[in-house]
Amino acid sequence: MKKIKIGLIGAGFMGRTHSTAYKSVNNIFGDDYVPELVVVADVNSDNAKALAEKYGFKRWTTDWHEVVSDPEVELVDITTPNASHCPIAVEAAKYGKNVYCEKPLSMTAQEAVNATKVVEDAGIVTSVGFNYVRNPIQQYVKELIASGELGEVVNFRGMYDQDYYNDPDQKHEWRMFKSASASGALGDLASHTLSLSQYLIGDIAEVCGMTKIIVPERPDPKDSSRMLPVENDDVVQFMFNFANGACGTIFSNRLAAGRKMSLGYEIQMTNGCIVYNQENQNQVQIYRHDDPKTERGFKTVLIAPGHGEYDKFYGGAGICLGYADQKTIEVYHTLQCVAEHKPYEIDFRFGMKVMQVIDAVLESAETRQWVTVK
Ligand code: SOE
Repeated sequence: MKKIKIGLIGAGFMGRTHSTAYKSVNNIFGDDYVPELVVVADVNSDNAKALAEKYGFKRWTTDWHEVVSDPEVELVDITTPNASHCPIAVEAAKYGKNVYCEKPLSMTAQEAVNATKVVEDAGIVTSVGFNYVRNPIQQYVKELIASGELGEVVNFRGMYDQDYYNDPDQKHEWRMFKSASASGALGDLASHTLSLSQYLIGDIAEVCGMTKIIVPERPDPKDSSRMLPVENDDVVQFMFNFANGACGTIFSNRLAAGRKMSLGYEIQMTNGCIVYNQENQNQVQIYRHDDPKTERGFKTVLIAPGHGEYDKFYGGAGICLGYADQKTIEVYHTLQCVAEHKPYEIDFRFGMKVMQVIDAVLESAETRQWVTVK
């Protein structure tokens, strides 16, 4: 059994989500890697104190610098808004801390490139919170694609729609300020779709896209008689070519009435098709063109033993996993890689590739040209 001492920065929704995963991971995966909750930081002292007491962190603070420099801490976990991700990660690397950072990795591709060089030069283990990749079904899909049974990938048609902001009276928040979030639906939602295309198919070489603001201003949360400008994309859509010759499109709308968690894809292949949507995250639709002509059609595959880490949860097919379980799987892999000091596949370099596509889409939307991902 190896103990990994955790310093968490950010005691909001994602800080609570990560803390719940730390509490669950040993019940599911056993005691090989045991997280020890040392310190939690949040600018709001009430939040920091409440989370420390609820989850059993030994200490709390309002200064994240105390976390990255704490001699006891081995893994710094960053769940703050986007603008502070890389500054905190780079400082943590200076102290030789491993880093687990929420998505998107950074504000710009250049910031991600710089941070990736720093963490790789420091020889630390990193992890980025693209938790939807950790649904065991995605490992099954990845293996099915790699098997060649369905031929070659021709087209990846991805999406991530929500209607969280569909109500124009929905108050303004940090995700709508460029200074705090950079892009809007692109970095917040489509980054998850890009994590799936990156994990399942590979690098994207060039893009052509557009962005649109649908609701240009929203009520100030501090004074609803005042309106604040929405500074980034409500809708983003882009087409692209993968480096391996396949092509694709991704669209995302954070005001898509009726769509709550519509993260998904249709992977069109030369001898079949795979369709997935997170709103039905325990199943995937598979079409095999090799089926007898009288029996061709999409088959529903329910999540089952043999799909990634599902066996650690249940022994029977169709007993559903949820969002929190994905986070628990992500935390397990992160702890394992830290304890064994080995690279984790969804690391800063993976997060950097997503950011490089995001910047290329923003450049394309500006120039209305195809842009090479760099
Ligand atoms: C946006 O509403 C959001 O909270 C994203 O920021 C998360 O990354 C996603 O998992 C759920 O939706």
